[in-house]
Amino acid sequence: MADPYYITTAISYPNGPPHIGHAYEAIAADVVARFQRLRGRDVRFQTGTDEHGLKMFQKARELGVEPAALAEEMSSYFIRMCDALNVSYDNFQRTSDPRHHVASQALWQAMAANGDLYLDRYEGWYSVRDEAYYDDSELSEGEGGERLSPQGTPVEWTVEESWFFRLSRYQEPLLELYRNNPGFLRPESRRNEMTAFVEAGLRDLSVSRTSFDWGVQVPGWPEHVMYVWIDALTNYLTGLGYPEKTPEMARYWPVDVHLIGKDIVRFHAVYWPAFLMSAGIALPRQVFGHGFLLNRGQKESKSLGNVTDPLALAERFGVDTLRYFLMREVVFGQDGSYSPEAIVARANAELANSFGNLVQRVLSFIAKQCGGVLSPSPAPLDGDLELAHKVRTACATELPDAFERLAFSVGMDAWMQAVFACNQYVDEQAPWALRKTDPERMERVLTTLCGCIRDLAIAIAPVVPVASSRILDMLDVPVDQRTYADLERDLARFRVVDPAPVFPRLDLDQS
Ligand code: ME8
Repeated sequence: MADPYYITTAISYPNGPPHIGHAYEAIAADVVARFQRLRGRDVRFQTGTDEHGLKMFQKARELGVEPAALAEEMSSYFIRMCDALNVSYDNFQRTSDPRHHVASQALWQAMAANGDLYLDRYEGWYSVRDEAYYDDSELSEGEGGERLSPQGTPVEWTVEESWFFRLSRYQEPLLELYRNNPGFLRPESRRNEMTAFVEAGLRDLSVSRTSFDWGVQVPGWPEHVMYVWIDALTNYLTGLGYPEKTPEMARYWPVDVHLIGKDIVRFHAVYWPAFLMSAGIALPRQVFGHGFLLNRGQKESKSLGNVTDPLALAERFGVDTLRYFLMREVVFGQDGSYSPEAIVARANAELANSFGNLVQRVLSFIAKQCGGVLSPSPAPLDGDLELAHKVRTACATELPDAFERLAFSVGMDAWMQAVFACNQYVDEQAPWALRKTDPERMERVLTTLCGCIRDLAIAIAPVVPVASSRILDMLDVPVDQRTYADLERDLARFRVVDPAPVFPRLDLDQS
């Protein structure tokens, strides 16, 4: 049976419609999920919405609606976004799901049974925007003298009866985790940051609220709802059927990677493993904190009026093109920028003029000049073998090795170099000239190119799934022979069916 692989995104706050950061994370996770499926893994991919907490409660009040109604409407936009962007999730987990309440309460009880929860009074700073508690020492002063969290959001002084989690107990175990499993938290810069944070000392964490009731009830204490992050993090288990000992729990837990943004690394790399250790549940294999996507170098915000609807971008430029751009342009783990100009420039240079042009000129030539069928051709020459080898190495080794490390842009660069090599080979071999002088040699050149195009289309499938399958259809590659393992096998004969351009040239003014 195939090796299991479980990947999750963060679950988004549905206090407004999805933005480009949500699309970026969902696409990146989808690329990994599709990549691992094509590597033969049995993948489970979960995303969802984080519907509780003060932020949702306040937003609903501001709009004059019930929090449940707000969550219901907004989460449907997140589902629509995932579907429109071809995000192939297996489970969309909403935290308002009654099963999720059961799971969160079970985790709570497991932590309580371990003696890690106690009732006390909380007095301190809370940021509603971050749904986070902060120490005085972490705050800075804003322009108007107000106190701001490390994320630059306002904080308010909060005094409440609260349950506490004995986070302080887990300082040493967490440091040991980072030391013994360097791959637990990536990229390395985030690991260094969290190590420093934990080394500075951990205070017990306030984990329940009494001032509002939009959340999961604390078992036995109906006037307390759980701190939203306890319930939010539990979503990763809920989707597998926890607390039941389901086949999914046995198969997919511990999770292979939690893909999240850099602003929520503390919750995933400090609080979450501590909760799990307390509850006696195995720890995630990896937490990966990606960077932020900026609009022309600026953070998007309603006040700047630069908030982009990811679906409008996908409609304007095409879903595959947007996916390609985001994965190629930004070094995964670092912040990156996007703009319509950058999308058009990248798409035209690499998809339309390079890969698309290669596919189109080779396949339409075969359709027109060879009746769509290539006969068995004479033995390859050194140059043919060299090209085939370069392309095969990029597609079967370099791109997969990089994607395995989530270094998408590195893998795609190797892939692009292989595309360039193919175009250079077409120019050098000039099959249109060989048609008159040496038709057999022409068939060999075209067969070599079809093999390369097949390899290139399979390798890039996780990023541009629709275009890839159209190209493989045009090459008549059987649908059950489109995985990375199939790259090891050369197809002896190619038939070209209805070749048509796959990547149109984009025009900034007309798109
Ligand atoms: O943090 N670029 O939800 P969220 C890239 N509910 N990623 C971005 C981004 C940007 N500009 N803006 C946000 C939450 N993100 C919690 C998570 S998980 C148990 C609970 C990322 O809707 C962000 O870092 O604010 C996070 O990973 C995800 O989008 C959802 O953010």
